[in-house]
Amino acid sequence: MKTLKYIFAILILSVSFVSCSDDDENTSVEVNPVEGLAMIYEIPAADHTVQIYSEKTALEVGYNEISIRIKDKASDKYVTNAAPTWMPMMHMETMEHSAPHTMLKNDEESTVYKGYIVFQMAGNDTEYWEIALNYTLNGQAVEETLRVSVAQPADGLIKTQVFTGSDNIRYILAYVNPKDPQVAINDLQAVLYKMENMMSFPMVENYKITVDPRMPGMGNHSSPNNEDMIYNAASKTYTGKLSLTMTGYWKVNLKLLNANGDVLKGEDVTESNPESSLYFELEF
Ligand SMILES: [Cu+2]
Repeated sequence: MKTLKYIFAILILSVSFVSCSDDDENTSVEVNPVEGLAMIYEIPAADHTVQIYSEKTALEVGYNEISIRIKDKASDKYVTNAAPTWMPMMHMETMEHSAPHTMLKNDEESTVYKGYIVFQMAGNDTEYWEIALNYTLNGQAVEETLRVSVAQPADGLIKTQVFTGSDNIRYILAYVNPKDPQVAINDLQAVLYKMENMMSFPMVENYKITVDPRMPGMGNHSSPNNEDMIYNAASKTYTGKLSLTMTGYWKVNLKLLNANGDVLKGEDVTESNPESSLYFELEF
């Protein structure tokens, strides 16, 4: 029995020794800058790989925060000077179009290029999305095109609205936060773009989005202390307050107003009109 214990102790020691020496070789015991993100695509190349990360395990219609890392195989290091740019493109049966997206920036983590894309529609059997990536690696310009699948959100709730305003302009409004709604006054955040043409989607600034959350399953009651979303120049998003007084299904009725206060889309909720044509859906 004693011998067995002795052997066991040696085994444990050797295992921990092996893992220790492993750690030492990797040296970087820093915090993983893509911790908690899912690697959804990896593009292999002869001398490097491109890794694409998202908070969710797949790309969905709506707002998708995306992180990109490029690993140089020769140095086994993530590149910090790749200066990548990207262009999402949907190949439809009769046309092609892009989607609202930010630039990729690595100012938070030098090895992680971060941005977001608002996919305004899902792919299907014959129509699909591609992301074209351009970057430099060891002084060479590189282009990669990645075919990605974009599905409707798994929960079936509407959080992205593509519509024509009363000004005849096409708009795309996408929900950003809260990702994890609480029975509380939540920080509400959304992004608003207009469609100038198939390839150009400028951000819309200084409009206003009114907020009226209701529970259709409970007499369409509302909640107190909501705040309309206004444009925040620092975050380049629309921010307001969303008051949720209980768990369940909420329809967040919205109205979009331009800088003159003209209503471009959406209606007030009244006795005779239970919902706005512009809304987000939540269930928690
Ligand atoms: Cu499309």
